[in-house]
Amino acid sequence: MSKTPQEKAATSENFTDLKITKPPKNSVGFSALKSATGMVLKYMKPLDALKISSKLNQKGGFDCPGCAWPDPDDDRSLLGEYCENGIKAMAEEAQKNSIGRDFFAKHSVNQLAEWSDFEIGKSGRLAEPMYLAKGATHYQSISWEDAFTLVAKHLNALDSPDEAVFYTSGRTTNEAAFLYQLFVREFGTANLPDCSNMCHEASGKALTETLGIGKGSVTLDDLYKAEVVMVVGQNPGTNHPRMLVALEKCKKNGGKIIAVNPLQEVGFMKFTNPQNPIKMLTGGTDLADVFVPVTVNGDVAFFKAILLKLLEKQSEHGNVFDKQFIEEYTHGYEAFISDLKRFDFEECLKLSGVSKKTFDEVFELILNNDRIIICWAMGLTQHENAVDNIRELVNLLLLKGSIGKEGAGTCPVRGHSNVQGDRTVGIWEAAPQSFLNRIEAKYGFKPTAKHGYSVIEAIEAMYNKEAKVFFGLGGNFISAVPDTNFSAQALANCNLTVHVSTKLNRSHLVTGKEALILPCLGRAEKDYQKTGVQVQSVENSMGVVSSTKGVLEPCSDQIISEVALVCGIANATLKNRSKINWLAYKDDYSLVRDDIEEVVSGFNNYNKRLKQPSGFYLPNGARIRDFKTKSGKAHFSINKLPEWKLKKDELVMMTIRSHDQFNTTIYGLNDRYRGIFNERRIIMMNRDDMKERGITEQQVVNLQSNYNGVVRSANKFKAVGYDIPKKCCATYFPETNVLVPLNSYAHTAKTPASKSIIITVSIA
Ligand SMILES: Nc1nc2c(c(=O)[nH]1)N[C@H]1C(S)=C(S)[C@@H](COP(=O)(O)OP(=O)(O)OC[C@H]3O[C@@H](n4cnc5c(=O)[nH]c(N)nc54)[C@H](O)[C@@H]3O)O[C@H]1N2
Ligand SMILES: Nc1nc2c(c(=O)[nH]1)N[C@H]1C(S)=C(S)[C@@H](COP(=O)(O)OP(=O)(O)OC[C@H]3O[C@@H](n4cnc5c(=O)[nH]c(N)nc54)[C@H](O)[C@@H]3O)O[C@H]1N2
Ligand SMILES: [Mo]
Repeated sequence: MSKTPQEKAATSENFTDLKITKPPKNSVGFSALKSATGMVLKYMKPLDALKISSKLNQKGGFDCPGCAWPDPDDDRSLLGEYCENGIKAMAEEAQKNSIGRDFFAKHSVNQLAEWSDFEIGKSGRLAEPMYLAKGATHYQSISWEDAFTLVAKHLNALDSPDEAVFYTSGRTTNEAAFLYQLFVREFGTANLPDCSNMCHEASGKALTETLGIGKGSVTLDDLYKAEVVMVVGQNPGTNHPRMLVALEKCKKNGGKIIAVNPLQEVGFMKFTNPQNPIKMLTGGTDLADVFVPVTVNGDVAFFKAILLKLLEKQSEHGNVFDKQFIEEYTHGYEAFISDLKRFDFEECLKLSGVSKKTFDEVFELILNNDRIIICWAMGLTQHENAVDNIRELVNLLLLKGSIGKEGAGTCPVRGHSNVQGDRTVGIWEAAPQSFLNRIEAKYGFKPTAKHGYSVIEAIEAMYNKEAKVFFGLGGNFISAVPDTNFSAQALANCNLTVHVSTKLNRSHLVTGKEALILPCLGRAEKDYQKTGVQVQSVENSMGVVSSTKGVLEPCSDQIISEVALVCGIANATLKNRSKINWLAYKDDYSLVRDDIEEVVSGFNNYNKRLKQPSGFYLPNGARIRDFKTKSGKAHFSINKLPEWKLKKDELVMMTIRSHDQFNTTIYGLNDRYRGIFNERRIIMMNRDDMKERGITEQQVVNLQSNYNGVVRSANKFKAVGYDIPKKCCATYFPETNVLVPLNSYAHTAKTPASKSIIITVSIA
């Protein structure tokens, strides 16, 4: 019997034998090296491992496909700028196994869907294009030419270009991303949803509105020079390990670090720099000076409490706010202050869940310093009021004049290694008209001005059969998106689903009527084209564009680069109606960069500057107090406290990453820094909440969310008593994405609210 799309989308409910220990006191150090080398030895060829480790994040080397944390401009470590999870990302991409026609002949789609995500990911690299025909049980091989023709046939058969959806995940380089959006716009739609919609979209919205640029304002050097760094809703020990090196440097220079997080993540507590053998022996650095155990979504309340106390001190002493900065550079101060006065300090503090003692420690640091940086990630962006979260922290920076000067500013820490670059070069369903005008001027066709679908809108459109072709350039759509069951149906409703991928994932199993898997080169592999091995480029979290060039031989001679793939599909689809010579780009990627230079501002002398060893910084108005808002000033904003209230039996759940995963790619089953081993189907609960429900340690429970009357269930999780604020709990993504309602998302940004899902927990 064929499985339903929902059955194929479901993660395996089998337990893998949970072991619990006390969370370690120390992060990185020897255990990190051990964990990373273990994975390398198991999954990679030894020579490849050696080549990779010496070139990773080195000047002229290749950019780690892990996170978007920047590399130091000057003094890069001889050992290679790597981290445990960067090495794991590499080992995953450079696996020695590869799969093709024999593998798919042996395993049907239904069978593969029964594997766990861990097993699916470990099957190996995709080695040749594969096709799933209508009604077929197995994928079969297909030539590239036939694959391109099939995509073209489906796209050209649509009643309107808006019936196709073109998703992007943030690993795609600037060159491939630029060509991809150009093809999509020439084809006639702006349906360009991307992983950013589920990630930092709320940051982009809030920052564009308040500071005139949807990116952060600081550089690595600012981090070293800050007096105070607040890290809010982020787990750098796992997700941006190289950030710990920067925080350590900041501390060495006398800076203080405040961690605001419902979980006391180990990465903040004691950090042992793997680049420093002496520290490894002597125990490491305590990173966080103050740990603030805020409740889930208690951040606006916490910031308001700080703002209210600052206002009180300002009224008493008059020298707390940077009045000169406020006068000269900002807009909306009076309205903001008069709104702030409506709130009560005690009530805000209570809502935040933070004790007065901890609050006072934070407040002293904020009061007495003005070189303040606020860093944040998904703990702030994945809530219904996510945009408010970020606007409120901007209010704090503005009052203190902590923006556009050394050691101060905004630092949204981006996820995928080139997610920021992809947006810069045009992966945007709501691109500004000025960008579209430049496309028109350069290429002579008029891109549609109508905004396209974001991720959530794309899912709705596919569900309603208003969109019929899904094309994904990277990523793992079904596992990354919210509301898994609904979304599985949406994909199944399509006529064709296409995935450009390096590795097998669940999205290849939850298909439209026909499906294609198009395998591509990974970042570490040499990209041979007519004019030689190609260099590509990426932009990191701090707006530095740098080159990346593969060092390994491709895992198969049947795979092609993303650039070549996009050119091939564009050529096959648009044929003579195109104004662009698509096939020329794939021979020489410097031609793509020449085009980017003409269309996107900030890329003058792109090809030349890319040769600089550390790359180049893109212009950033907020960094120099040139705020590109409507008024030309930085804007204060007015934000509410979150409105929802929990009923007696309800908890608020955040879905987070374990230490052994990269988004939907599961490296292993351990969450070492949280003391949780060999199991992902767990729920971290406050011990009192467990007691109240009669739930004992490791008892099996079922989870339910009830949103606007729609009940969603995820069954079989083991309860783990954990130090987490009362009424809050945590599970891993993607296992609990079934519980995330599609219609619960950040206002105006549409980021799924996957960090504040209201659930009930019952004994199974
Ligand atoms: N190794 C590895 N690296 C990665 C990734 C990966 O999966 N693995 N993913 C990449 C991507 S795409 C991204 S976006 C980033 C993600 O990086 P993070 O944002 O660090 O990832 P999450 O695990 O989602 O962690 C969110 C953190 O926010 C906290 N949190 C949750 N809710 C709240 C809240 O309401 N308030 C506050 N103050 N804190 C809260 C959680 O306790 C957790 O520590 O990492 C990137 N880097
Ligand atoms: N509940 C919940 N859901 C979430 C989140 C959460 O915190 N909680 N986080 C959200 C966030 S922040 C993000 S960014 C999204 C991530 O969403 P996605 O970016 O869609 O997911 P990934 O797991 O990063 O994608 C992994 C797949 O990308 C492919 N791949 C890897 N490298 C390459 C490459 O170089 N080229 C190509 N073409 N393919 C490649 C591989 O086949 C791999 O299986 O998930 C979001 N979903
Ligand atoms: Mo992300």
